[in-house]
Amino acid sequence: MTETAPLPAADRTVHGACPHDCPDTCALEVTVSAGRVIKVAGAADHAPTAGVLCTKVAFYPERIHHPDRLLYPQRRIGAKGPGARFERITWDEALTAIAERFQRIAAEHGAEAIVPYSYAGNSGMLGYGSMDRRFFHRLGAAQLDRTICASAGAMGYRATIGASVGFDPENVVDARLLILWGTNSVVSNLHFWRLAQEAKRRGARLIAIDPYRTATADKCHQHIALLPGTDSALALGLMHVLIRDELIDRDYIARYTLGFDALAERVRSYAPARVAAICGLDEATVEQLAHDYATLAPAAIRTNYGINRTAGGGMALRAVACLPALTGAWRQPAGGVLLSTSGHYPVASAALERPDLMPSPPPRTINMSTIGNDLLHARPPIRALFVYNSNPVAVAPQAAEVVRGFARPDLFTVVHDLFQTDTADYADILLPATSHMEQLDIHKSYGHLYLQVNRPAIAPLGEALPNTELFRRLARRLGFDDACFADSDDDLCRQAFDWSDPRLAGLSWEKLKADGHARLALPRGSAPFAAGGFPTPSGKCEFYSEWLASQGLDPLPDFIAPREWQHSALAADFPLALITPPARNFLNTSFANSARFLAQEESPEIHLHPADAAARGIANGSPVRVFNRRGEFRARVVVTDRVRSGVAMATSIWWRKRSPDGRNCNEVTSQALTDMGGGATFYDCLVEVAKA
Ligand SMILES: Nc1nc2c(c(=O)[nH]1)N[C@H]1C(S)=C(S)[C@@H](COP(=O)(O)OP(=O)(O)OC[C@H]3O[C@@H](n4cnc5c(=O)[nH]c(N)nc54)[C@H](O)[C@@H]3O)O[C@H]1N2
Ligand SMILES: Nc1nc2c(c(=O)[nH]1)N[C@H]1C(S)=C(S)[C@@H](COP(=O)(O)OP(=O)(O)OC[C@H]3O[C@@H](n4cnc5c(=O)[nH]c(N)nc54)[C@H](O)[C@@H]3O)O[C@H]1N2
Ligand code: SF4
Ligand SMILES: [Mo]
Repeated sequence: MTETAPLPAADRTVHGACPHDCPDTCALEVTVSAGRVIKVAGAADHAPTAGVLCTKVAFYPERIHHPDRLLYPQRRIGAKGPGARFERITWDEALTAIAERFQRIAAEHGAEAIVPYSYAGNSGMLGYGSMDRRFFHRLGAAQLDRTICASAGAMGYRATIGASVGFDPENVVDARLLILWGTNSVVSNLHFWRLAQEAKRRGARLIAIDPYRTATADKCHQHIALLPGTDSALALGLMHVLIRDELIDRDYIARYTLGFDALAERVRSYAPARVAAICGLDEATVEQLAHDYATLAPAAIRTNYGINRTAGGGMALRAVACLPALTGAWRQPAGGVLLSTSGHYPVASAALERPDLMPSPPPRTINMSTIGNDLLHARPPIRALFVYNSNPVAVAPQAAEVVRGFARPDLFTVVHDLFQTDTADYADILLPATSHMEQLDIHKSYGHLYLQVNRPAIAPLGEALPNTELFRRLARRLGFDDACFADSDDDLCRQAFDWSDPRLAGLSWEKLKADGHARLALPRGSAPFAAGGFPTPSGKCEFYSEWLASQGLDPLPDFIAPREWQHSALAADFPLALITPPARNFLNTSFANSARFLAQEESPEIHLHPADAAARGIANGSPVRVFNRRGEFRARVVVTDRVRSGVAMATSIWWRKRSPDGRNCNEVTSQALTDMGGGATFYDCLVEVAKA
């Protein structure tokens, strides 16, 4: 050190919020020393976080200061695809290249030939959708239907309950029955699991409903291993028993629900024997679950998006969401159902995203879950794609089509990310993104009821830019002079919510900034729908939905069979139903480029039942091909009775280029869509497995 070098600044701690697409949205204490993040801890004073982080984020300094971080703009100089090479350019050159190409495409083909592609790689309000939306609206680019995760379940749930709202997760400690329905909390919702354990200590019975015996199921009193995609049948069977045996709350039903008689008629045909056959369960299991559900009160159902990834994903959430209104479980603070808390926040999305900037008539909409097909077949063709907050080449279904689409030589692709992902290998222009520790943001959550500020802890690394600043600069380059393009990040945070809403009583952006986090002003320990007041059109829990009927959909809950295994011709060649849920050490594809977490996960695995492995002559640990007509990927077999015979499980989502054969499980998944919301059907997928 020379005499003139400044002394390292003293360590300081900055309040942050975890931006990953995880229901927990933890509050972070970020310790900075000499401009580097040296430690990340969970905030102790934030109730949902309670001082604890998952392993992924506890090691965050490694991600922030990873040698592979993209630090400056680049232009591709070789072929598109794996092994692509890039050369450094300036921001000025990058913005000029994008602006010129977009202007040319807009002039020759119309701006809707340009498609933004983003999801929740950054879940902050600003990072997820703010200046970017304004930019694409003003440009007149195609709209993107963001369906890859939650749209089916959200729509089915909305039809019943009215919005993504439910019981307050903090109340669940007082439940006497907790059903974890299609959610692996230990892996995907760790901080809810802490509350579930407390409920268990206080005497609650825990039941996991999951085709796979997960780490969560291991710790529950009972595991009900239904076949994938049969949840709505099980829920209809439970309703059948509840009504048949008069285990229902007639008073609650009369006051606060709509369409009971029609529902009762519908579920008459879902007797336990039929339901047991559909779900692959014993009749007694269905009967017992219904009786437990009706008699152990308070009864809470925590569900999540694991059950919305098959053909009937919308109906699955719609049917499950009917249950607590039948038994009156909503009367108690620790009763009811919870899919997501996101609908509790008064988001000012029109102010933040400015859809009014769109031309009229509005541009076409592209569904992100069929990006493979769209890139190959959309008419008029897609000429340019701008990818940020997402890694579609690895995460979108039917990857062979996605790759063929991205490889089109005439397609102009921009990718903005922190790392050179599988998608980045197809970029014409590759741009460096800041991490959340280098930017300001404001966060809601889909797993708790707190608002948080994320303060920048360090200066942007290299020439990296936050999403907001990138689109602010691009707007300027394209001559968009609307005042909203001059809004600062601070302005955007203030615009993100309706601060006059009673749920934000006593709060302002200034106060939140000072305090770090705050709970929504919802009464603690209360039961939100004890006296109805559902945010549906009727204000009641809607067993019958006019809203669905008006869209040509079935107004009543029903069972919609998985598309693939009801298809007997397909099942003859590809007899295994494959599900590909998240790995503990990855968050979608994030962290799946970290040596630490790759070492933990070892290699792509496929879990097979001993009978299925033996029938194929496959030993534990052996390499196999997993395939169907769409494609194949390689994995190592784990022979285990955690899966039932006929079902296979492969954890996701590996980077293709970090996988043994350069492909991942999305080679075999399908672009078919769900019954509602145009969602992806990742877990509606038949495969065969053979020795490699
Ligand atoms: N087979 C199978 N496929 C699946 C799933 C499955 O269960 N099985 N799950 C599906 C689900 S639920 C989802 S949500 C999707 C998720 O798919 P993605 O949204 O693609 O996944 P992520 O890994 O969360 O984020 C993608 C990228 O965002 C980048 N990123 C993070 N912060 C920023 C930022 O501030 N700016 C920019 N520009 N980039 C940033 C990250 O570095 C990362 O590369 O995958 C789906 N695909
Ligand atoms: N560690 C980690 N945490 C994550 C993520 C991650 O990648 N890694 N991803 C985040 C994202 S984007 C999301 S959307 C959430 C998802 O969070 P969740 O929806 O809670 O779930 P998953 O862990 O995907 O779990 C789904 C569970 O559903 C089971 N399942 C699969 N098909 C069916 C079915 O048809 N019926 C039933 N009953 N169960 C089924 C799977 O075996 C799995 O155990 O998790 C978030 N949290
Ligand atoms: S990934 Fe989820 S559990 Fe981990 S720190 Fe972020 S919000 Fe918390
Ligand atoms: Mo997701």
